[in-house]
Amino acid sequence: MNRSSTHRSLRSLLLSVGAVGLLFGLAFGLGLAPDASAGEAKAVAEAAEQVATGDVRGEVRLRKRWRELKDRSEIVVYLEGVPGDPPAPPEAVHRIRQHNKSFSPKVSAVVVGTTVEFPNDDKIFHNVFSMSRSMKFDLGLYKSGTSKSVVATRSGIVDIYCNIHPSMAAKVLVLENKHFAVTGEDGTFAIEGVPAGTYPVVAWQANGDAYRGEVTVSADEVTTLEIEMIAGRAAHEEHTRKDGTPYGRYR
Ligand SMILES: [Cu+2]
Repeated sequence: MNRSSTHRSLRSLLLSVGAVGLLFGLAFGLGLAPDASAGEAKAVAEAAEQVATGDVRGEVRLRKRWRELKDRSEIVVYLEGVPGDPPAPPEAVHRIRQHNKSFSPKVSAVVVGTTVEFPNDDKIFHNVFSMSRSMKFDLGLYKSGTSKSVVATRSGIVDIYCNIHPSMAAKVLVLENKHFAVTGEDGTFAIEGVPAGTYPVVAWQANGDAYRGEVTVSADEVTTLEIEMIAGRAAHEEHTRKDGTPYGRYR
């Protein structure tokens, strides 16, 4: 048995039994680590104390009728019910810029507890608000070069608008844990460092139905996932101003 396979078997033994003190007795008693120095044994024991994790990688394929779409960006793939994750640390900040009368990014995801900042990088005033159930806020009117922010305190979909410009719209998906990824144009995604286990997996698009499935993550392994979705209508969503009245004719 070479050294690395000795380590591997010791490590899996450590993982399967779990109690480090007991394991040391076992490991030495069984003669599995006769050549491991105290330092090496300590490193192995520390690795066993950490949660065993694996990665989830894959690709989202997007169809519209029978046509495969080339652009498969802005789809949020996330895992539900992953244990052991604290909410986002207080310093976690996500920026949604206001530029050329539009929000950027238009679709994004954050973990509960993240501060979402809305810098106004236009020469004109904007008025950022949301009437979404999980997050209602009104940042008021503010000028070029200034910024306001809000903390995402509850999970859910947050629709963000400007009270002056009807074409300005952004969606933020607030999630319970950090195990998510947003696809690029090629539809690929990677969710790394997921504690081993079986979890519901969701692929969410801003316009259209979400995909729901299940994924099993194994320690030190990459699970691949191919997700097929039907693209929804990318039509401009009708919405009112914050007081419920329609937008005027000015653009
Ligand atoms: Cu605006």
